[in-house]
Parts: sequence; structure tokens; C-alpha cells
Amino acid sequence: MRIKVFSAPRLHEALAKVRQEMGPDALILDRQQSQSASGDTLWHVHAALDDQNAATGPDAGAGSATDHQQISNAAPAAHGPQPPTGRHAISASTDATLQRLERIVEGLGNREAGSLRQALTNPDTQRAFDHLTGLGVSASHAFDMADDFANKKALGQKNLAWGERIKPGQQRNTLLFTGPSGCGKSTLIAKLAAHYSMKGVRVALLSTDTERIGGVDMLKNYALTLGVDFFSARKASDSEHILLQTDSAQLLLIDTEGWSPRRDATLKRQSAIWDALGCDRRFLLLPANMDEEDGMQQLQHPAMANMTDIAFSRLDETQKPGKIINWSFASGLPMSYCSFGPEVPEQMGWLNAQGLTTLLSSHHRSAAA
Ligand SMILES: Nc1nc2c(ncn2[C@@H]2O[C@H](COP(=O)(O)OP(=O)(O)OP(=O)(O)O)[C@@H](O)[C@H]2O)c(=O)[nH]1
Ligand SMILES: [Mg+2]
Repeated sequence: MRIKVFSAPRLHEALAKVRQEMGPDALILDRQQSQSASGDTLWHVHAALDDQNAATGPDAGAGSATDHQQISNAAPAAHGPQPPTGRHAISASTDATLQRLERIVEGLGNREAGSLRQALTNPDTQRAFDHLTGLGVSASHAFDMADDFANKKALGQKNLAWGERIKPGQQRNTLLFTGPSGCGKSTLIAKLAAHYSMKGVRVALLSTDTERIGGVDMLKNYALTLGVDFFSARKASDSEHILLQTDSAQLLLIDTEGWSPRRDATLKRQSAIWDALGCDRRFLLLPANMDEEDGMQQLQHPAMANMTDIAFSRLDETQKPGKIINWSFASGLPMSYCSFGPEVPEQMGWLNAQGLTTLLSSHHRSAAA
């Protein structure tokens, strides 16, 4: 048996080191905290690996599809020479390897959550950890936030990114909203248009959702109801004319056609128009009732490089609102708008650390189970 001590400033980082070097079969024997001369906390995790398990190898717990692919391709060699016996045999062996890896990843996740929970010695902090993970916050983020949550402090004040609120001034602010089909883009834009036009801000609406039958209709109707100007753009060359016509608007809100990582032709088609419009901010809107993994895939798309903010809709329709924390960390984008109902202009807000804490406090674990 091999025993080693892994140290890092945070417990989950030390556990990640164990996972990386020893793989998922490592046994966590002990964990201790110490303080450096400068007063910083350091976690030391004592881990052991049975030599028989060492063949499982490092990185076996890595969760990305790419890693699965690499490992599954390498797997036959690791089990000794296996003469190819046809396409079916290869695919059956790949499936078996993938299933094995899925079980390992799942088991590792549970084990890590258990280890992190045990490392919280205070019962109030453990309860906070249970509450947060019950609402979908990942174990490592819940571990980092449990203390603040137990002490009723605002969550993520320092380690999450927070967007700067929109302040329409004399110059035009151009905000674009993109995201999966049906996530609530047009509804959020209608809410914003109603909210700001009621405050006396000069608002104009523009849609690039021009290829679908009825794509522009919803927003056009809202524009009519609210008495604000509406435009549509089919191609990049339309932008010059539209920008001239909306010159006096203080807020230009741009609606777009939905896309997904597997169906991103609509995104590619619209990108040139968006670039020509020179948007100040691009908001990715993710519906909170979406599967977390699907949301993560959306965040891995190269288009994310052009986004400036992340926003969330349908917070009223999920038992796991904590996943928005995981998405925010994964994207690195600042949190901004949230929408928690279909009504226009209500049921919308700007997320800040206090708002996020209230959102997660008001959900009860029994409801989230
Ligand atoms: N419960 C709930 N419903 C919402 C919310 N936001 C939007 N909706 C509803 O979701 C449906 C789709 O909303 P849209 O605003 O049309 O979504 P979209 O992203 O513009 O959809 P596409 O243009 O088809 O891609 C509508 O019925 C909205 O009323 C929300 O925050 N909560
Ligand atoms: Mg729409």
C-alpha cells in the first residue's frame, strides 16, 4: 500500500490532487488543517492506494467527454493485447469501459462530497453544506460557501463574478441576449423594455430572429403594446441603417434566435449581424430548469469567448437553483439578470450576492429533494 500526504490551501484542492495522482480508488485516511507562518490555512490529506488498485491509473476520475474518449480509446491496451474481433466487439468493449468510467466518476463525486462534509466539524456548517448541495450547488462550492451561509453572510461576494448594473445614460447602451431556444430571451427583453420605458428611458427593440416563421412576432407585439420602436435585422448590412435609426435610443435591446451546442448553425448565421451592431454587452441566458450538464455544454461552446455576462431565467421552475452557482463559476462570467416567472414586467431582477443568498435560503430542502 502506498501512502502519501497531499497539501493545498483548500480541502477540495487537496482532494483533487489525490484524485489526480492516485485515481478514484485512493482511500482518504485522514485530513488535517495547519496554519502557515503568514496565517494562511493549509489542508493536508493523507491518502492511501492499494497496489492492486494502482492499475486504475491517474486521471480516471476526470469528468469531461474528451477525457472519457481518450481513456476509452486507450483502455484495450491497458488490459493486455486484445485482437480486434470486428466492429461489434470494439464497440461493446468501448461501451463497457464508458459504463465503468461513469460508475467511477459518480462514485468519486459521492465520495468527495462525503469527505468534504466530514471535514466540516461544526454542525451548523454541515447543515449549511447539506442545504446547499440539496439545492444543486456542487460539493466543492458548497464546502467553500457553507461557513458564510451558516453565518447568514452574503454568498460569493468575493469569489463569484458580479456584473455591473445597466445605467442607461445619454449614450446608447446596446444589450444582446442569446441562449438556448425557449429559454426566455424575448420575455426578459420585454420585461426590461417595460421596466425602463416606464422610467422614461428611450428604448428600442431589435430582433435578429428573422429566419424562423413567427420569430420576430412576440417582441414586435410587445413593442407595439409598450409603444417603443421595433426593428429586425436579417443580415450584417442592415445594421448601419438600424444604428442610424436608433441613434436617439438610450437602450437598444437585441433579441436573437436560440441555439444549442449541437445546433449552432443559427448562432453562426447571426454572429456577423451581432458583430456589425457592435453590442456593448452580450448576455448568455440559461434557464435554471435546464439539465446542469446541458448547461455546462453550452458554456463550453467557443461562442462563450464573446459573452460578457451570464443571466438566468425560470428560477421559479427548478428544485435545484444552486446549479446557477456551478454555471457561473464554470463560465467565469459575471452574474446579472434573473427571471423568475413569465409575467411582464414583473418577476425579474438583478442578481447580487445578497439576492443569491436570499434565493437559496428561501428554498427548503424538503422541496428540493
Ligand atoms: N415560468 C417561467 N416562464 C418563463 C420565464 N421566462 C419566460 N417564460 C416563458 O417561457 C416561454 C418561452 O419564452 P420566450 O421569451 O419566448 O423564450 P425565447 O428564448 O425567446 O424562445 P425562442 O425565441 O423560441 O428561442 C414563454 O411561454 C414565456 O412566458 C420564467 O422566468 N419563468
Ligand atoms: Mg424569442
